[in-house]
Amino acid sequence: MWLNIKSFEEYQNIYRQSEKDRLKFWEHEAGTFYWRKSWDKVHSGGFEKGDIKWFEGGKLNITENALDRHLNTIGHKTAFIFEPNHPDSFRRTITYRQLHEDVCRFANVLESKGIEKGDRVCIYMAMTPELIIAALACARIGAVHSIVFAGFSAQSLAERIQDCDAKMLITNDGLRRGDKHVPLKDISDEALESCPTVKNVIVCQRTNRDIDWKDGRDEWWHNLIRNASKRHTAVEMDAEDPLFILYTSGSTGKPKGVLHTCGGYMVYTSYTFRNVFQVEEEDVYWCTADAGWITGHSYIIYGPLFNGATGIIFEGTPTYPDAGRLWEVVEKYKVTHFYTAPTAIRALMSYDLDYVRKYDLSSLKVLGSVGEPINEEAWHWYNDHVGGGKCPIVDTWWQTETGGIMISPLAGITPTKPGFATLPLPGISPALMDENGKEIEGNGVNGNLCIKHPWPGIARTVWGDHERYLKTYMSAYKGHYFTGDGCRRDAEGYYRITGRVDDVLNVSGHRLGTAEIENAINEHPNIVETAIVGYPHDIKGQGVFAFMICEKDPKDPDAFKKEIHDLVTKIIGPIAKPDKIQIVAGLPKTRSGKIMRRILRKIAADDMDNLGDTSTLLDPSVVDDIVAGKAI
Ligand code: 7RM
Repeated sequence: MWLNIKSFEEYQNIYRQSEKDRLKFWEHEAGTFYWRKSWDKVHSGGFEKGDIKWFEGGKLNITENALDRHLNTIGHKTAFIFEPNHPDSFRRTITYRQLHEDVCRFANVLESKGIEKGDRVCIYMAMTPELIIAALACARIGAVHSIVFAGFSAQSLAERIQDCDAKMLITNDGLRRGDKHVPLKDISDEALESCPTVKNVIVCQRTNRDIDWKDGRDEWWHNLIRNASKRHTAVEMDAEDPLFILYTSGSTGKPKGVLHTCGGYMVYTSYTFRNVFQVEEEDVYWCTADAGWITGHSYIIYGPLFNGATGIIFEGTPTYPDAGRLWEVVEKYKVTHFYTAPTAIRALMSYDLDYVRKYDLSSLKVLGSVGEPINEEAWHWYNDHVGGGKCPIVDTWWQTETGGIMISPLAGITPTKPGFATLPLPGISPALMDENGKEIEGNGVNGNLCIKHPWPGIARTVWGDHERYLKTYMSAYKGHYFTGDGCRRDAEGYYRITGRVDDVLNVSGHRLGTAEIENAINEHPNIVETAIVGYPHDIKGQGVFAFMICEKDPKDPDAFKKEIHDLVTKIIGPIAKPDKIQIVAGLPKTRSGKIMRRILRKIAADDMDNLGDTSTLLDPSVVDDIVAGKAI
């Protein structure tokens, strides 16, 4: 039987049991799935060598667990409701049976194009059912999907395709998000100029705009599926075979291709979805994330499908056509579970309350939050005005690398506190560490958040760079997984994530590396050097502040700022544009040449009173100059 915790006492008991015998706990959970052959070994490897394996020797196909397994019981049930960008556009529902057929059809298409087990396929698409069908079809034939968020630039897309040598790209002619149009095919064409490994491009029609066409390479989705069979025998995978790569920003260099494997990811996303959200038979679950992020992978696609839930695929934005859109959709489909990011809540809080009050939100039972710390004001607004004071809020802490939720309340079960991710899920053992690498015991303490033991959902490597995987996650605290987050454990033992302690920004819930943005800006001919820091931003959580040294003072600051914006948009995407820029004569550097970001962060936050010790700087006077200067 699936573990389905129903009371706080049960949570506490199961947590204790899982600590006593972790392997038994996970083995029990894995036993609830359909395996073609059971595993030889529950778990091996560890953080020391980064050779973590779960359910090795087990044979399965993850789509048989997401789809085939449900056909006889809930084949007629709605798997997805598709809500398009414009409220008047064509909407549709897809049952489990239809989704199964669509996935089989497209799996046949992929195979007919020569895609084989282990090949990488890049997906760069609008948030439509076809994106999900494409991903599941890859999983069905054993190809590794790499979904790239459709807000990334041609250069970012090319970098991701090149890094994993993708053989195929699946995209749309274009997409509409709010009132913006994004020419996905044009962007893809530009990216593919530097991607010789891509032999085929499948284009799914969405906007019907004119696009260029490369005969022999490009083919329409609708033409390819027309004659494809709706039957397909899933390819047998080993539990440890790769399932997908998802690129995420780190504190240095280019984005990392985080790799997840079939068996462990399946067990972990399914278990966490079920117990955190407590979705029941007739419920309608809506996660507003884009499938281009890990939240979309784990809690739009995989977790809900394993559990036979009904989910919403939303193509639009919270403020289009107006700031009532999310609530209109909640009312229309009688959404029971609503999962979003604090940045969306903060953005909507700035509008008139009538946008919320206009709609009947009485169907809601559970609210979720993910991606960044939720500030108390946003928590209360969400609780009072969206949840009507009667819906538990699950503040779910996790990462691309963890595969699924790690620290979170169980909806309606764990007593919550605003701003707290509360308690670890059974099977997860957090540890707070001090600067000397020692674990901080007891309550009422702060430290760097680590995890003590491998869990099935942990990423297995960084694609093509296992050294970087070891260095980033396994080396700061020997024998532990390091999350990069700071954390408080309060007097009651409740966890509150305080934010990143490394050079990673969290802008509107999106992870951005400071180095990535700096490298982009440094491409400008007039820039000598750039230092990026985050600063508190009312809506985005963190804003991007760029300090830069110019060769010549720009004549027209506004035009210069626009040039920087255009450059960052071109190289990374619009989400990374600096909100503020300040031209400086020098940057605060240590004698070894390291930029002291701590000081820049304080200046950017307008917190000049206590800049700390500047005596170790090569030239302390640069700090006074920066404080005296002004941002544009
Ligand atoms: C799911 C996701 C991961 C980083 C993580 C944190 C921050 C995520 C919360 C949170 C406070 C939360 N994956 N973060 N959830 N901080 N409370 N509930 O966002 O890889 O894109 O980002 O996001 O800093 O390390 S992610």
